[in-house]
Amino acid sequence: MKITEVKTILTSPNQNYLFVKIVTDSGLYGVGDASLNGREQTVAALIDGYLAHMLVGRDPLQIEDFWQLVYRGSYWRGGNIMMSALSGIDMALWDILGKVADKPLYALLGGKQRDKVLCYAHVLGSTNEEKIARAADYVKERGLKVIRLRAGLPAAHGTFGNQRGQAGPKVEPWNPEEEIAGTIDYFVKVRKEVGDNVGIIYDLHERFSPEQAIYIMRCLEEYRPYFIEDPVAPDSVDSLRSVRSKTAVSIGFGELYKSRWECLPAVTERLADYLRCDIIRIGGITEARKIAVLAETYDVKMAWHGPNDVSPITHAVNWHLNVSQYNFGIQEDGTTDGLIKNVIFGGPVYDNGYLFMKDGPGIGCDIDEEAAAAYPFRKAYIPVCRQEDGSIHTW
Ligand code: GCO
Ligand code: MG
Repeated sequence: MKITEVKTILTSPNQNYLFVKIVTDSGLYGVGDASLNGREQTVAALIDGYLAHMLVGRDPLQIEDFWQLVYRGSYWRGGNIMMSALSGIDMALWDILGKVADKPLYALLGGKQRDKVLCYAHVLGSTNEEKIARAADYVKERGLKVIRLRAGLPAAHGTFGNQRGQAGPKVEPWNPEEEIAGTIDYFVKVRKEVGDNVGIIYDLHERFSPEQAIYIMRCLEEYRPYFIEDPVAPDSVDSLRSVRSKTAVSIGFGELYKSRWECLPAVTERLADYLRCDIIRIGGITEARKIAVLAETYDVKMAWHGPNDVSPITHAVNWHLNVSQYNFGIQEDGTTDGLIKNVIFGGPVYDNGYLFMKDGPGIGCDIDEEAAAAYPFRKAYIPVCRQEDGSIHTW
């Protein structure tokens, strides 16, 4: 079997996505998700101008070899653009393998160890007050066992504030010092609303300094967060070490990691309880298998990143990993009922706190290319945060 064509599909139903479709001379094809919020066209250019040429004529089942060829063979390894491109391609190749074997992806990964996947959903609303008021009903109506809150940025709306058709990134004010008290208060109020039996994940989204994060986390210890997500940015491992050594709450970390090697300190020093890598950033399924095994070795659980800015294809891959890997922790359920459902078919379905998926070959998703073309790409930017003195702060 040989690859005959590699297509990139940029589309913008409810937001921008980049898909990869790899076609073979057998008639079988595979689909993957290479979406990188705010950088989709650059990833597409790398695939179209470079990686597609390396794929055409190859055996699609030589998946590991292609991964190594791109990662190590190209000398200029890694980075968000390269890894997103490689991940989308890697998913499409595994999808082809599943179709050849006529088995779902989880079967290729060793088979199911669980039938359903515990997940958490974001409490939505335009203000914290609104979210506090509806948290309990939201949990009850949906049967959620775990919810997720995010600290700060009251001005953010839409897809994490990401608006299409703007000339440049929107600037949002963020003054961490002023937000500490409100950040603690928000969590405490939601805890009181939902009671003690609902897990609450709190995404600090790297919005505070290490010492501010430590203070917030210590104040929240008695309110039992399920885990605190991204208390600090990944750039300095020492910051994470410092937070870990001075706090007693569980930590979820890793959505910005771009390789297995970046994960090492968090795993081998157990600086995090939940490793939250994004399969589109760390190299797709081929790499996700290795990362999960590494984490299993150190008793670290997986909580794959699953925001709503990745497509149902990625949510489906997360699901296959979750049912087949031993050290499953929990899954972020950012699946959306938005217009993306007109473009991508298949993917996990939510029911009463868990995600389920129908059996089918490969990843179990397909693309309607005509529908995708009906939603043309529109440039969008992740907003930037500026502090009162005008300086940039991590968004
Ligand atoms: C999460 C993430 C997202 C990111 C988004 C950026 O935990 O779901 O923090 O909310 O902000 O993926 O594009
Ligand atoms: Mg996050």
